[in-house]
Order: sequence, then C-alpha cells, then structure tokens
Amino acid sequence: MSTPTVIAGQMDAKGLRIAIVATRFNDFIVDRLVGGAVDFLERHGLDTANLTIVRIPGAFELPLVCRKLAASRTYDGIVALGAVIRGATPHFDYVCAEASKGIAQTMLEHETPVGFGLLTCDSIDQAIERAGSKAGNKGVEAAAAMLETIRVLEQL
Ligand code: INI
Repeated sequence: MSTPTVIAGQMDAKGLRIAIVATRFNDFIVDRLVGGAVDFLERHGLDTANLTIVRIPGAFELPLVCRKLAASRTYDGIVALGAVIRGATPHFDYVCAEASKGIAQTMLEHETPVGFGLLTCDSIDQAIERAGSKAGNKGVEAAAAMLETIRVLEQL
C-alpha cells in the first residue's frame, strides 16, 4: 500500500533572519503582540542578533514597509503587527482593506512569508482579548504561521 508524501514545516527558527514590522498606532495593544512574537521566536531557536524590529506609523504603511523588507532579500520571513479599531467613520474599512491586500501581494510578489498579525476589531475590548488575554495573542499566531510557512516553502 502506498502512502502520501507529507510536507510539513518544522517549528525551528534556528539560523533564520526575521523582521517584525509593528505600528505605533494603538501601541498599548501592538506592544503586546510584539512581545508575544519575539518570545515565540526566541523560544523556537531564533538568535536575537538575527531579529530586526521596525516601528512604523500605522497599519496603512504596513504593505510598503513589508514590501521593501521582502525586496531586500535580507529576511527569511516577516511578521506584520498592528491593530485597527473601528471608529465612527469608514476610515477603518479603508485601512484594513489596503493593509491586508498589500501584505498578501507582498508575499506573492516576493515569495517571502509574512505573518499577518493585524488585529481588525470593533472595540478596544476585542483588541485586548487578542493581545495576550482571552483569545490568545495574535502576535504569537502570526509568528508561528510565518515560521511554519518558511519551513514548508524550503521543501517545495
Ligand atoms: N492606523 C492603525 O494602525 N490603526 C488604526 O486604528 C487607525 N485608525 O483607526 O485610524 C490607523 N490609522 C492611521 C493609518 O494607518 C495611517 O498611519 C495614517 O492614515 C497615515 O497614512
């Protein structure tokens, strides 16, 4: 009986060069995402000397900065972190749409895994829940997804 070929990523960050891009907007939330991502990567073998953290104004700037980092071919993967919280105007929808579309485009254009850790929340409470409390830490999840994808791509 034959068995399928299974390709899966090892959760091992040893030897990788990683960039985290994090917004200053809503930094009281985003700093928790950064902390989670850094802790996850270091516990999975990342050498801190190979980690670069880039602080940027807001989520709208995430695609440009991720793209520039990916184009440099200096990093094996990128973690994009931010928090957009709905206000009284449609601004939220424009920022979320452009940020998510631009990050996805960056991954495809440069074949560089980007962990999508942008919270898009209706309230501050929802953001707090996703930044290290009730609903986990989306910075950790984004770092884990990026790491797994790097290790999968190496085998394809
Ligand atoms: N940027 C965010 O990262 N989160 C937000 O909630 C947000 N809101 O609500 O306005 C936000 N706006 C700023 C935007 O990302 C740009 O930095 C700004 O428009 C300048 O280009």
